[in-house]
Amino acid sequence: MLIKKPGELKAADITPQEIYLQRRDFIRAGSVLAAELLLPGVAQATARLTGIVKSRYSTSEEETPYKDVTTYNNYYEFGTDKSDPAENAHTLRTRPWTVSVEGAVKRPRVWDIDALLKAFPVEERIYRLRCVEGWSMVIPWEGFALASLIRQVEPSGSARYVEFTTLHDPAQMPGQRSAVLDWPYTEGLRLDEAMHPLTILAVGLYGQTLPNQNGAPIRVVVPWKYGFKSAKSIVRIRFVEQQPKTAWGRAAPSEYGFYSNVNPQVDHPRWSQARERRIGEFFKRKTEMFNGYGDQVAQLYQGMDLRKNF
Ligand SMILES: Nc1nc2c(c(=O)[nH]1)N[C@H]1C(S)=C(S)[C@@H](COP(=O)(O)O)O[C@H]1N2
Ligand SMILES: [Mo]
Repeated sequence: MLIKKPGELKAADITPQEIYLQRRDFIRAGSVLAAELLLPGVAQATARLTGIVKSRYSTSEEETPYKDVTTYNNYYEFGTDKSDPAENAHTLRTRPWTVSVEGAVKRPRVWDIDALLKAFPVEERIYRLRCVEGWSMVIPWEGFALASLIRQVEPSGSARYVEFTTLHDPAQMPGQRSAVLDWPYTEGLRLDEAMHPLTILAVGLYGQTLPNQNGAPIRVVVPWKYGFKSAKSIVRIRFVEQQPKTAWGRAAPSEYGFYSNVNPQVDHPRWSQARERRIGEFFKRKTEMFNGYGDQVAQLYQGMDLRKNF
C-alpha cells in the first residue's frame, strides 16, 4: 500500500471541494498566462470562454499542465514531431470558418463557427486522452455534445455512420505539402457512437478557445477511443450509409481499425497497448479497457468480437 507523506497531500485532500475547485480555476488561469508569456514565438491567440458549466462526465484525475497539452501534439498537417504543431500552426486561419453538416440528413446546414458557438452552450469535460503511441493526458475540454448538433439536422433512416473531415489547404498547412497521409485527414464514427453523450465537439481547453495546435476552431473528442479518432479543425460532418474510410485506415489498414477503441488486450501489431505513460509521470500505468469509460460505452459493442473489430 502507498502511504502519502504530508508533502504529497493535495489541496483536494484538505479543503472542501468547492474551495478546491475555485482555487484550481485560479491556478489554472495563472498557468495559462504563464505558458503564454514563456513561449515567445509560439502562437497563443486564444480567448477566454465564459459561462462554462462543469460537466458530471469529468474525471477528477490530475490535469496535465497546459504547457504539455499545448506543446506535445500530434497534428501531422503541421509536422510529425511532437513540437511541430505548436511551432507551425500559427499559419492556420480560423476565421472565417464554416462547418458543413451534410449527407443523409433532413436539414443540412452550413454553420458559421461563431453562430455555432452561440447556438450550443459550452460545458467543461475533463477527459483522459490515450494516444495509440502509448502516452496519455488529462485535458479539460470546453465543448458540447455532438448529439445536440446531430439532433438539429435530423439524420434520415439511411444514415448509419458519420464522417469528419479536416481542412485541406496546403498553403496554411505545411505538412499537407508532403504525402505523409492521404489528405485531407478524415475520421468516422458509427451513428450511435457519435450520438453517445461522451462524444463532444470541443471548441476550447483550460477555459480558453482552442490553440491552433489542438485543432482550432473546432475538433471532435471521443474519450474511449485512441486519440487519432478525434479529428482536428473540422470543416465537414457528413452522414453516410457505408462505413467511411479514415486517414489512418487508408495508410495502414492492418494497424488502425475503424473502431480503435482503447483496449489493453488487443495490441497494435508493432507494440503492446497494455500500458501507457501519463505525460509528466515517470512510471507507466495500466491502460484501462475503453480508456476507463467502459461503464458508459461497453454496451455499444455488445456481441462484437473486439479483436476483429479493432
Ligand atoms: N487533423 C488531424 N487530427 C488529429 C491528428 C492529426 O494528425 N490531424 N492527430 C490525432 C492524434 S494521433 C491525437 S493523439 C490527437 C492529439 O490531440 P491533442 O494534440 O489536442 O492532444 O489528435 C488527433 N487528431
Ligand atoms: Mo495519437
